[in-house]
Amino acid sequence: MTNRTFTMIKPDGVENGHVGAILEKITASGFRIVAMKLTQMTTADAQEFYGVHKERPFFGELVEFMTRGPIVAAILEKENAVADFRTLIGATNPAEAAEGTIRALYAASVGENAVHGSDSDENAAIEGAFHFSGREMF
Ligand code: ABT
Ligand code: MG
Repeated sequence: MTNRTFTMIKPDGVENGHVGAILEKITASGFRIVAMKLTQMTTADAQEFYGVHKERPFFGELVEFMTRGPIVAAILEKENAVADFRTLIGATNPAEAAEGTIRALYAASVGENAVHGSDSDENAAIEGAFHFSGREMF
């Protein structure tokens, strides 16, 4: 089934100059870009986006990190998009990420792990709609 996922190149990935390399890896892996922009999340945006983690001890640091600079937000389309994209980015902790994955190549730590990928079709739709209007999807 052809479907969609949502991704962000996080502030560390942008700061470290990895946008081009990460996008190259994504498109070379067969994902089509449906929507994309450089944007910065406000504190309220990050608290809402990561709302499922609001009781976790790392929530404050996560919100600080995700708002400290611009991100690249994008909607991607491919057969089996959600699962295949999670495979491409690798484990949440880059120390555990498989060789050649985006986090193994470009992420420094579990708290600053370079890239986000939706964890379900339902969340992909919610997260895509959080960042993009219908007119921004192609
Ligand atoms: P995301 O793609 O950012 O959602 O990461 P992933 O789905 O791989 O991992 P989850 B569990 O959703 O982590 C969300 C963010 O919280 C950070 N985190 C997570 C920590 O800082 N410490 C922890 O112990 C855990 C479990 C990592 C994720 N992102 N950032 N940035
Ligand atoms: Mg997650």
